[in-house]
Amino acid sequence: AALVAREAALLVPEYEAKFAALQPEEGRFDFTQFEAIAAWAQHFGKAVRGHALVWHQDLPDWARAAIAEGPRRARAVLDAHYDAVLPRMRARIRDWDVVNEPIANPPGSDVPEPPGNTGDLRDTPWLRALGPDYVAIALRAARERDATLRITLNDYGVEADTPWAEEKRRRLLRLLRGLRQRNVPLDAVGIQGHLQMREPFRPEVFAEFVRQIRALDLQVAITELDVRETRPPVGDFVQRDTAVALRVHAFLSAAFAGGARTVLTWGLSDRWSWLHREEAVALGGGDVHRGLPFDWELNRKQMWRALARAFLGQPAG
Ligand code: 9MR
Repeated sequence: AALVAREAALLVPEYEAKFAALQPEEGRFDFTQFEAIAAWAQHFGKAVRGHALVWHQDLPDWARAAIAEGPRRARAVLDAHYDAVLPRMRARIRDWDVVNEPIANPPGSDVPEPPGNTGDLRDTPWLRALGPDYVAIALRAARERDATLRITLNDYGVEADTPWAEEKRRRLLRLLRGLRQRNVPLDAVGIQGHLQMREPFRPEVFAEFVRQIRALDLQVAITELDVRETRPPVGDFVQRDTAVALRVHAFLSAAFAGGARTVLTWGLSDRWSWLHREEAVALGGGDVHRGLPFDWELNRKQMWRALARAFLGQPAG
């Protein structure tokens, strides 16, 4: 807590504002954890983002079943959730990830789309019930309830210099342009920034992508920055931390050059990171990803300095 108080200006709950956390049973809402975070943040003068209203994960079974009943019921589930959450948190949360991870993963992914899905949008309960218009429906419904909310659409896998990421960037841009053409309310795009050392990165390519989003008059935030190392990681801690820091510096400098203005890391310390909690992502063999600014013992690593230097517009150094 002391580290967060010292290091962060903007917080986001990693789980506590997700659908299943807020509405575990239909009509029974639980704001205890979310409001505890909001109160702590307020005490220390920190802003809080909301994450996430419409997502395919962390839907409780009841909601999955209800949404699957069809468009009317799905719409009612969405409206009831928004009605409970948005007005209640309105004074404290001015920025929500309203739609999270809508873009379908291109072929060749760890988590492939079902073969039937050939569109830009991921196959989700919301898509199945409401059709491709579900994104616009979700964004409009947020604006109807809060005229000044910063409405954000958040996604991952668009950072690397790979054909896969290039295709995901194309899909996201197509979605954004379509929403713009139809005047659907949207203020910002969240680029999660779960970077992977095994993937190539080219600053010009990424900066240009951020520019293309900005050209649609949308803000860009980096919302979940962390780094997965190669499996197995190469070198000693100093070498590994140098490589991670260089990647982070290159990534953030490109993001800023393109016009991104907000950065959140997905945690502060390697100790409390999904990167070692989630088996498919963890390094295993006793190794832990060193992909956040502080190590297991809460010591600053080179990544901290890389963040600072990127914020200040300084070279990696
Ligand atoms: O880091 C989060 C992990 O603790 C949760 O178990 C998981 C499911 O709720 O979500 C993780 O956060 C994800 C975020 O909500 C969306 N982008 C990807 C993040 C990492 O999986």
